[in-house]
Amino acid sequence: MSLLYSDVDWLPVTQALKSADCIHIVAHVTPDADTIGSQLALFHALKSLGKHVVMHNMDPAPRICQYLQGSEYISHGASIDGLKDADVVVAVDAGSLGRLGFDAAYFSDKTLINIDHHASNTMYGNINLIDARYCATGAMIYDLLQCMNIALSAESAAAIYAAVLTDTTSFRLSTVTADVHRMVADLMDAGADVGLAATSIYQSHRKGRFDILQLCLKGMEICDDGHSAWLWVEQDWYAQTDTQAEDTEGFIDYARSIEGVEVAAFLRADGEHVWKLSLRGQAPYHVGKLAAALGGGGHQYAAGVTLLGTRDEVTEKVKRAVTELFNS
Ligand SMILES: [Mn+2]
Repeated sequence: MSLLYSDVDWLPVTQALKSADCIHIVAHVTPDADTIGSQLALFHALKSLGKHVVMHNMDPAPRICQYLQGSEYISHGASIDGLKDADVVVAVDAGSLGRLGFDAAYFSDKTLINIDHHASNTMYGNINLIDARYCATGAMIYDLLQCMNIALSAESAAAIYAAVLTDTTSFRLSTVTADVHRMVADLMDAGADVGLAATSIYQSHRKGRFDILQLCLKGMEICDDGHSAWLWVEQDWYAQTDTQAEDTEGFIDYARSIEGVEVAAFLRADGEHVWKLSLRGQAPYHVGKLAAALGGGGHQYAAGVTLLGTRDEVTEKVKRAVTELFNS
């Protein structure tokens, strides 16, 4: 095994974790497999050191993560009274404090360690380990474990694999280097079951997903002379199709997969007049900067932001920004 990036200074993180007794690991709101996989991999590793470790998030873990060992120990909800004893909190894959969903006061008397690969990270921790070279936060945990001399267990390896698989859209992004593939070989050697990951993540969809996908694809728009594609999901479609927001995971890839499309946008209702916008782009465009200008953040090729307003208002605003991006 070797480090993905050997020039990263993990010492402040490893020292804080080693001296902590009770550690709370927290994922971001509407968690994906990268944040949950990172949380679980770190959980198993710290447990092996005899630490008291708690995993508690604002929102429940998605169904696709339920095959990962330890996911049954992840609790969720706004109540964090039971977490007062934690002396260290580790936030994984969350670009801002707001992405954790909890009242900022909770973190005030704790050492907050912020581990993330979003370039737009706001450095909200007492210790910040932010490195946008990593394809996933799970890959950062892979390096952290080595720096702490913690052997890679099968449980941690499986969790890191789920994180990397999903955050690279199945190894299709340019963040995937030869070293990433060498890491995957290590994860498999350690016991990560890639067949189980594939069936659990990509072949376990509810039927309702395809009902809501039909509605979504029917509305697809191609704009900017074929250079951008737009998809959205309306609030009342969830009830119509007996689905939840997590059932729309990956829909944006349909928009991105069209020949000639350089920027794909997916607008998902997240409540009355609340929209979660996801963007995917390719060089030379930087959708992360576009999302940041709208109040969100992300990477050059993948970014997101929550927007308020009617769908027409929000769509018009974003369409204008995308068109400006092409003209700039
Ligand atoms: Mn991530």
